[in-house]
Amino acid sequence: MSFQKILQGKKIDLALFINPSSSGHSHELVYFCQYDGCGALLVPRSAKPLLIVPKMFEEQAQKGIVKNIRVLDKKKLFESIKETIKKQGIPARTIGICFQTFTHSLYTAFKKEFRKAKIVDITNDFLQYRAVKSPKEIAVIKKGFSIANSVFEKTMKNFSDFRTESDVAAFMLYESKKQGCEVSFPTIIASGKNASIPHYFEAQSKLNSGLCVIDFGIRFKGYNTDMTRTIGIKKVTEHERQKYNMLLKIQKKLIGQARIGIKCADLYNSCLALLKTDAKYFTHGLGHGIGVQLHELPNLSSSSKEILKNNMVFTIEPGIYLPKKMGIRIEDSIIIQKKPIILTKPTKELRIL
Ligand SMILES: [Mn+2]
Repeated sequence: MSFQKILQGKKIDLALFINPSSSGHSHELVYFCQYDGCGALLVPRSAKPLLIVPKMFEEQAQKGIVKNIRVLDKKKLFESIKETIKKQGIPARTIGICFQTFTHSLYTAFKKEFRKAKIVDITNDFLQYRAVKSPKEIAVIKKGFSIANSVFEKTMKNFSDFRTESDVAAFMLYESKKQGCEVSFPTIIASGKNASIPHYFEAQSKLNSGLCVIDFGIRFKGYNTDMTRTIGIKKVTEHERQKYNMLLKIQKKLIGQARIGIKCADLYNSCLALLKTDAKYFTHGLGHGIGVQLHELPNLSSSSKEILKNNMVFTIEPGIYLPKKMGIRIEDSIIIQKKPIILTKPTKELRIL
């Protein structure tokens, strides 16, 4: 794997990724192994990666793509890792770990066994490496979005059956599960004035008439999707429709501006400029990369250092939130190539249901 080139460049002997809990989730193991159980992945600078798992996870791990698997004996995790490293003759003077996911207690246990090793944070290297997707990943991502699109359309078709915001969220969860997917985050159904809270969580509230924000994502084969549509329930005012169409025009324009070589911060600033006086109601980033994590690089914000590269996958999601009145967000996920490919297919023309 070419991730090893990064280790070579930084003179890191070994990268170590861990999912210490049998009920936990590690996007790192998912990324490298297509395995989401407990265990430790050792990526040496030049030798084959090695996965160490508890006995109860052996069969599950064998279904992944890293076939070099050792079963953990009864010893503590880091003792076993140390022993394996010794036996295999893997150099481990400098070890790279992700500070973002290595908890303090995990680090303390780790340092007990690796007192002399030099520890390097590789969080950012790993994030940057993952920002550009491979053709294989793109195929999985496209399939995930085609499922998400179909669940969304089915929800629109059945909308007259729903009485509460929770009804809508439950239907989307059920339809996703039926297709073998988890939701990436609790679906946001924010109707009427509830939509002024960007990450509103529904609580069996009746569906209010007016604008309704639906933010929905699923996880397919470890990869997340993300999409937001704002629809109208029963009737919308002229003011709401006008704000919606204004935001839609801006969102389309920004997608058009997304090109290889563009600075992410410039795209964000362009959004602020287009929103004019409504920019004060835009309270979050313009978008984020998506992959094995729902939010990863590139980050479309004012402080972003990233430049758009071929085969990055990310969202463009301008929104405006008028406190205690209403909210609108329109979010597409796109792959950046010569031209941006839009993965989220449901219509952006304002639907009234
Ligand atoms: Mn998003």
